Amino acid sequence: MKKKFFAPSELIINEDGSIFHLHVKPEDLADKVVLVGDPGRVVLVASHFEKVESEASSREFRTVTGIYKGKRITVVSTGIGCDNIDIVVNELDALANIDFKTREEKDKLRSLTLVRIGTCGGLQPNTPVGTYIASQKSIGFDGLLNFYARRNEVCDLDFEREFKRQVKWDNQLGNPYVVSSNTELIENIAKEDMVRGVTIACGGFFGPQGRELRLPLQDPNLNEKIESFEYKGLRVTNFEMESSALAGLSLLMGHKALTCCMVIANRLAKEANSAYKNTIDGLIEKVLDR
Ligand code: R1P
Ligand code: URA
Repeated sequence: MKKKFFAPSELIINEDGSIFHLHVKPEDLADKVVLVGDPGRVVLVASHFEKVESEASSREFRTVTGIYKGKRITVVSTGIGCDNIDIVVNELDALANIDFKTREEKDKLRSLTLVRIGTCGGLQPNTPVGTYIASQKSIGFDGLLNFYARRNEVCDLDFEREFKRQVKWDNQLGNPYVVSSNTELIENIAKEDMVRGVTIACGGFFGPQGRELRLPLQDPNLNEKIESFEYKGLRVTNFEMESSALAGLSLLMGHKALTCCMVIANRLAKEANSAYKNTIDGLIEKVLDR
């Protein structure tokens, strides 16, 4: 079978042989990848490495590959939002599965393990500020996966239908998609000290998460309906902005993915911790160890 060729406009490679946005070269990518939103968090994760092998930085994408307790790990910042996850996950996959010399897909799939360590807003009484939540499922309000073929093969269509029914979803808001994280990663990483939850990934921090500052919301009651939604014993636990795109793209590409977040704001209790940068290291250490 003729191999698919990726033209320079589709797979952009920099003059030094690195991928367009991340500025990372194929040989600098480990099989285990930690994704964080904040470039500053990359420094925090890498401070646990006993050895640093390579570093790259471009825009909001900062990358360090190193060794942690004998394991080779790459940590990369994605910035904020699912649009950046589309860039980062596609570029990581290209680094792993496309030959940069021939611009053809490699014969054998190299499957990556992608774990996001993020922050989120808690939505339930059992998710106060400081809680660690591992996303068993993600509901994507961001629409990203709808642009890819085979979307329906990896999404939980019954869950989607039931979610839309219970919250009286207005189709003007787009088409939410429901994806699952990798079960082996959940078993290995989400022990008794993490809540296993359902995360909604939103295409914004304010309106899409029901935060009303000066602009009124299209549906001011949506958060209340989300908080009381229940399906097969599962409830929505938290809001963030990347987990659905990460889980969805990984399912389509053959990678293993999970998102673990620390709650920094509880929307029910109306409390927040803006000094979380001092405390997220606890979650980082747990994920690196596991
Ligand atoms: C919003 O403040 C950002 O914080 C959360 C959201 O998903 C969004 O990216 O995650 P990070 O702390 O990983 O960036
Ligand atoms: N990140 C989010 O996306 N929402 C929150 O409420 C807190 C962190």
